[in-house]
Amino acid sequence: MITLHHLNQSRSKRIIWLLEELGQPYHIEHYQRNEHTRLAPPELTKIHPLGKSPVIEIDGKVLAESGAITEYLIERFAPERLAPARDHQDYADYLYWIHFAESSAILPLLLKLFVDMDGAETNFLARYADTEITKVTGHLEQSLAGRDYLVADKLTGADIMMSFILDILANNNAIAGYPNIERYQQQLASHTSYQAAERTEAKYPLGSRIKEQDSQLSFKND
Ligand SMILES: N[C@@H](CCC(=O)N[C@@H](CS)C(=O)NCC(=O)O)C(=O)O
Repeated sequence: MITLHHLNQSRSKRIIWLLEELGQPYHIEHYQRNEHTRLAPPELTKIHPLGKSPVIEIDGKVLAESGAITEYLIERFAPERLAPARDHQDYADYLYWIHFAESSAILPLLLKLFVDMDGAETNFLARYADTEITKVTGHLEQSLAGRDYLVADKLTGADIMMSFILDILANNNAIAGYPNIERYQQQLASHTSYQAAERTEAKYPLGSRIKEQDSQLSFKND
């Protein structure tokens, strides 16, 4: 049985979706964010030194990082179904989108969130984040032209990783005006496993949020 150490409203949602799609039995250990700082509770550091989520335990092995977890679980349980063949050129794109989701795509979104939470004037960061977010959405929009999925004409781990980026963009009303991204979001949401993950995640709501009423942004996730 796989254990998922899940922090409410976090990247861990990717792994709930993946586990649902894999059909693997799993158990959720739930951790609640501090309602003021939004940080994880210290108990999570007993599982992994950084105290962040997601973390899984499988066969006595502890694994953190949503990208590593995604690659590992797919390689182990559904390498042919949820990834392109290793010797196909789509495999490079598959790896690209998995890593893009947790590097170039998420960085400006987090910067924007943190600037907003801080509520302070910035010299550089806020504009930098906006510019980079526009690049990310533009790149995604172009890449999805004429496609239902990012790679290989089927659902893969790349889509599962990028779904969390879509969540953040959607929560910031940053998808309107990008028809390919909107269509892609609907395509992902049409999967039964996605809907099951949404229902599971909804069981772990966030408490009151820092500065919510002051914020122009309304980030649900970070
Ligand atoms: N790169 C890591 C990031 C993990 C991470 O920062 N998780 C956030 C939730 S989305 C977290 O645990 N935040 C709480 C904290 O830092 O205390 C991954 O992809 O899993």
